[in-house]
Amino acid sequence: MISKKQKFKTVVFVLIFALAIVGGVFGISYYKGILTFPWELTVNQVEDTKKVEQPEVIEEKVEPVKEEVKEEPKPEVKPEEPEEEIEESEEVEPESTVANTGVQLDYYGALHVEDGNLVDADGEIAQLTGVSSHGLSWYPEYVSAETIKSLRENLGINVIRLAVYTSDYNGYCVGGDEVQSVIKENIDNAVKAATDEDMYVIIDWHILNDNNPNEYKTEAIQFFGEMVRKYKKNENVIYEICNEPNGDTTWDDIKKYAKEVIPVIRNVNQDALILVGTPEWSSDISAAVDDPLEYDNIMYTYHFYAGSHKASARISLVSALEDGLPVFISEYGLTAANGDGEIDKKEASKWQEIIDDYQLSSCIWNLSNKDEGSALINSDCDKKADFEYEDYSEQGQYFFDLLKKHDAKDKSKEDSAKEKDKEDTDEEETEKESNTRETKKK
Ligand code: IDC
Repeated sequence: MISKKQKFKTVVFVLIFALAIVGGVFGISYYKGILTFPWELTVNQVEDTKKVEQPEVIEEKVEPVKEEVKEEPKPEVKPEEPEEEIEESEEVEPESTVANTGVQLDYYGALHVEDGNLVDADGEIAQLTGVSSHGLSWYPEYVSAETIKSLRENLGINVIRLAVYTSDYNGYCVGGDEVQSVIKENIDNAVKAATDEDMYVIIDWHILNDNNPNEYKTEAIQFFGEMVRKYKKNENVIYEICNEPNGDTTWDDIKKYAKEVIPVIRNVNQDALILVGTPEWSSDISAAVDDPLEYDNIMYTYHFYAGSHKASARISLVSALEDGLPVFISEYGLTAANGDGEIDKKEASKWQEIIDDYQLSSCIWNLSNKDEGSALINSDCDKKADFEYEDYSEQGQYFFDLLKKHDAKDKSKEDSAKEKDKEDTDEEETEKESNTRETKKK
């Protein structure tokens, strides 16, 4: 049996042993530096420990927040920048705005002459309004596809006349083979461009200093034969066989010439529209009224220059129109007849009244930037297309404004027609209503 004394000794021994082990472990740890007793720390060390611990936590939490705050505004700014750029480029464009009349004159398809008027297949009046080129040998750059497209899009005209001078410098009949082939190439490009743009194109045999069309009749026959074979399928090509007979040339001379040239064209294209010049620079049309040519689809040309031709000239034109003569104003200018100087607006508006009243077709002289009053483009403008309003000469601006007004007139016509239609429909409806009421009563 174990006595109480022995038990007590054993417990004390175990406790002392346990304490020795714990003390040993602390001692070794202390010795190795793993353990630091609190009373060994200085005040600074205690604070440092706190600092070291705190920043680790605070920095980790605060920094990402700061970064987020910095980064967020960036994406907000970036999308705004391109928007500003787009706005800027949109603002730049209008500065170089091409002048546009807002007009697109009609293309009527095949044309013919009926009761003194130029009409379409349904017999409705066809009015062609456009420009004449200058001499193709001198200003061919204005009959390029680019220019013709721009004239159609921005001026809205539906016809261009190609002036093929016969006897002037580098004219078709005096310039040799090389000149002829260059002129024909220019005509071909212009006809193709006009066709692409739904425009009419007049091939004008531009006699002038040769006075009498019979002078180069053989060449004319050869030329028109070649042209009509090339363009027999083009219903938009119009043949003007002699620009301005003048000097001693009589209507009989012109008729003689016409009777030889017209059949050359008609043998290939029976329906072609043909324009014939008249004596006195195409201003004396009374003889044609008395003694017209016996062909269909012929129109007689009348030319005027507002600065030179006035009331008496207008009287003779109106008289021929009233007599039912089919007249085409294939060339006119607003300057004096020499093609230079200022434009005569007062006379111009009187001439324009006749053009409007009789719905005449017309081409204004001339599409070039030559330093002369009748050139439509300013002489200091080198552009060949997309003209701005300031690029046009005084006469060019007058013509531009005229086309623009034309559009306004058409719109007001449309509006009044619409109003009339509405009135008619209202009346019809009222009538219908009262009829229905009447029937119900019965
Ligand atoms: C003029 C041109 C001019 C050119 C001259 C050549 O404007 O630049 O030097 O021809 O002779 C016409 C003629 C037309 C004339 C125009 C102006 O059809 O060829 O152009 N005009 O004089 N008839 C009446 C006036």
